[in-house]
Amino acid sequence: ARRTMWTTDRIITTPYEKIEIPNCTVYDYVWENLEKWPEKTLSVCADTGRGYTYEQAFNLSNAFAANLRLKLNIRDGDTVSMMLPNIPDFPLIAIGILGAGGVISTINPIYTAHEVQRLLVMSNSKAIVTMPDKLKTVQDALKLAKINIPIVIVKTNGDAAPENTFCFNELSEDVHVDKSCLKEVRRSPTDTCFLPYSSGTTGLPKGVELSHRNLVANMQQMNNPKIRNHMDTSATHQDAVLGCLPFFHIYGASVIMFHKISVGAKIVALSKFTPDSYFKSLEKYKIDILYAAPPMILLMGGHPASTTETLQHLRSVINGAAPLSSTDVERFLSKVKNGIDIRQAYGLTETSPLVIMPPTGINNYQTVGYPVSNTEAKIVDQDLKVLGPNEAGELLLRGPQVMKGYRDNPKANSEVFTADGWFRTGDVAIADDKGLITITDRIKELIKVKGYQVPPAELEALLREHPAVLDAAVIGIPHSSKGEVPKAFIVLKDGQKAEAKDIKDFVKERVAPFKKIESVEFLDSIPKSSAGKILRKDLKAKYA
Ligand code: 4UU
Repeated sequence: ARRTMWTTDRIITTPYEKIEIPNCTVYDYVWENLEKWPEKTLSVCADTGRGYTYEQAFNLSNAFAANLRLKLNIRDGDTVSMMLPNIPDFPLIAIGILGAGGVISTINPIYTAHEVQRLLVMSNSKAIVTMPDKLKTVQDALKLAKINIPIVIVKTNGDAAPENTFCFNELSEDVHVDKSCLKEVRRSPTDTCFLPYSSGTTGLPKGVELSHRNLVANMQQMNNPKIRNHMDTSATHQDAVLGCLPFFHIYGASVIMFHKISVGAKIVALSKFTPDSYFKSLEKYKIDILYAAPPMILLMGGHPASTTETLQHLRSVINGAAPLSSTDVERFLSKVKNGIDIRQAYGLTETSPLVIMPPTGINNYQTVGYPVSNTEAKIVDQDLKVLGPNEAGELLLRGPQVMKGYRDNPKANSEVFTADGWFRTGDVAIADDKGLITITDRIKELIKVKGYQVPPAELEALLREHPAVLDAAVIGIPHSSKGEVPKAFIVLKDGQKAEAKDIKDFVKERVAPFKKIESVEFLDSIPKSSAGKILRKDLKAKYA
């Protein structure tokens, strides 16, 4: 029997060997092996086959970086926002921003102008990269925010770039650009390189400051042979990974994009998810390794296009972002050949993201495994008192991949870090005698719809803008295919009338489709603590 990972202080330690963290930037890290495989494919569009070799990507990305400095005046530490679907150019742009000394911030391309403007202001973005069909949303967002920054457009067809915009294709294909300006870039591993947004345990989305060191550490942690022994990184073979999860989210950005480039994999970018395009891509590109969220496992278990044939190339499937249902896994397993590796990993935007993962061959898809290298976990009660094996409590973490903090937000930082430096996940976990961890619940207010973050505070603030609404509260309620969906509780102003449909429509017009309110209930008052905090637990117990 394996020894336990519990220490006498009730800390859960890692069974994976300790790693050295290279003292370099993400830019250096991803290109480190470039010379081994310049001819390999870095990224390809699942739909059209348009793509780049590693060498092409390196050259175009660097020309783009130089032009970011020369033509857009981007300087060390400046943030550049990316509002793009999963196109094969995405990695070139992201790494180009880093090459120019910039910080990447990502925005979901289906966000409305209302949602985009807040993120652009918060990140203090100096430029934004987007697609022609999002230009109007971005322009509206800039108007709402009363800011004026250069817009870079990525063209995927031959159309001319709109007036008053820069064109990514021209900036990157500019063979005459003087790249010597890139030698002036000064980035230290402790500098922020990625600024995604997360609501964390409470409130509105906040900028998550991830340093080069955070991401480099996490990529080294993913490289542990016990975790990733399905990857073949020889110079002659190339594993294909499906880029189906969004690159704007930490899971897609770090695990699929940056890490897979560092190991020379082929990233098959799926920009528009339909069951048809999904299954076609799995088969056509012989996808070896699939990073999934629960809706994909559900689809593979039940969709008519999901056949032993379409799934024949899969060797390893990793689920993350939301809990996996055993029924869905079993349905999926009934369609594939024996011996497929299916595991759950656990991570957060705030932790770069990977923190807990089982070794290959674990043959248990309930657990999320053990803390990765150089990472410790503990489970605590409400008073932060440490708990032992088989006791459920809040999961706390410590490791080199944990974020520097939320940008410009000392209050949120003091809430999420304990006095002795542990990061509070807001998730409930239980660990067995060996230290094998299972996520059992979420105590933070965050709602996850198909694995996407929906912060109730954001919807509540929006609902209070409705002329008839006095007060509002939002919770997540279980949903058969989406995991959870938002439900709103509304207190109307005296003498005001509104139907559930008015409330739903009001929200729908202002937010991305996945955030829309599924059900509305009218109350006389919202249950609150003496400190004025919404008692979500009570609402959940009573109505969910
Ligand atoms: C139950 O969802 C993510 C990151 C997911 C991820 C990334 C790389 C998982 C594995 C991996 O290798 O980030 P966020 O910030 O959007 O959401 C974080 C929250 C967690 O706090 C938890 O509530 O998402 C939930 N979550 C999970 N819940 C993440 N993974 C799991 C999981 N089971 N496996």
